[in-house]
Amino acid sequence: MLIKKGSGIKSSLITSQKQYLKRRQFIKYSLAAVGSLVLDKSQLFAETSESEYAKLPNIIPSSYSTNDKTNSWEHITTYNNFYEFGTSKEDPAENAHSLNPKPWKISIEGHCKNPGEYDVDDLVKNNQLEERVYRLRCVEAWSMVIPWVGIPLKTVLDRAEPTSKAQFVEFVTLLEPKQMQGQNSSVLQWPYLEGLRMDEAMNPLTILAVGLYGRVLPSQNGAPIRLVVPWKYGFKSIKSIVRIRFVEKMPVNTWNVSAPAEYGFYANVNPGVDHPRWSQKKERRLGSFSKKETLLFNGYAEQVGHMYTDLDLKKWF
Ligand SMILES: Nc1nc2c(c(=O)[nH]1)N[C@H]1C(S)=C(S)[C@@H](COP(=O)(O)O)O[C@H]1N2
Ligand SMILES: [Mo]
Repeated sequence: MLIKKGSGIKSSLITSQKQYLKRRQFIKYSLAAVGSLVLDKSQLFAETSESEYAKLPNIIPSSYSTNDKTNSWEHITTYNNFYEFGTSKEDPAENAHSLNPKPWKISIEGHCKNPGEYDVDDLVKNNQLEERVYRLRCVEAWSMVIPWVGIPLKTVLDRAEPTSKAQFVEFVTLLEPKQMQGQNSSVLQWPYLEGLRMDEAMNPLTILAVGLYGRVLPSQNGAPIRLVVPWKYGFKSIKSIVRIRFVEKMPVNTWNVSAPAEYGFYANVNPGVDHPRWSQKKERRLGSFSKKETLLFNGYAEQVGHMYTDLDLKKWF
């Protein structure tokens, strides 16, 4: 995610992926050169290896998965946008250890007959977990392929029995500056908020993710539970959710409040509608230096296109 120039954010925010990887590599090589006597690489980058995360039980593969080559655990867990932990891509991996994702309750409320509070551990135990390998396309024009573990959002929403007044769903991230140091800065309005139209929330592609690569979610990726909406720009995938609310009116979303001309409510991936400051026609897949054509709805047009046949996608970007 980028912010308008002049908003007082350090330029590292707009470090390109290439520069970022070069810098990391440079540090790694310099470290190798000094013989790594004092620090080890993982201390320096707060890189937590995959094996430190608990395996999730009983995961079945999903027919919605893409065959694209997945990004590595390292890429997925060290190149993140999570402004609650800083504005640079490497900040969340370094800072998110201050989050305490266990125990964690998520409440489902608003226009529904059966509101409730769920413990995330119970959600994980009581639902069939699926592996969903999805492309994630960030609005900044980079992309990744991530093997999420999750449950369809619809499964959870249906149990709440939403009423006919429920036209949209609002999502809220934890507000806890003691655990999320970035919330002491006013770089965004806190808590981070997102929203979906009811049919988007109920679409079978939309999941609540609780893991990746078969293991519990690292905090920098939104532990313990985050949204994944693969046909929309990455910023719709709100992390560390504490509340889901059925509402009548289109909810506020944080990036739209921050820069309404740049980030809309729908945020459907669309190569035909440029961001005001850059093209959305192509993307750079993290880990490869060549560019790919960006596909309408991030390649999921067949599954989701029907929801937007009556919508002017230029107006409702
Ligand atoms: N609460 C919260 N959720 C968030 C963000 C954030 O800053 N705060 N960043 C978003 C953006 S811009 C992207 S691209 C994705 C990145 O998810 P990942 O780090 O798991 O790849 O998270 C989204 N969810
Ligand atoms: Mo993003």
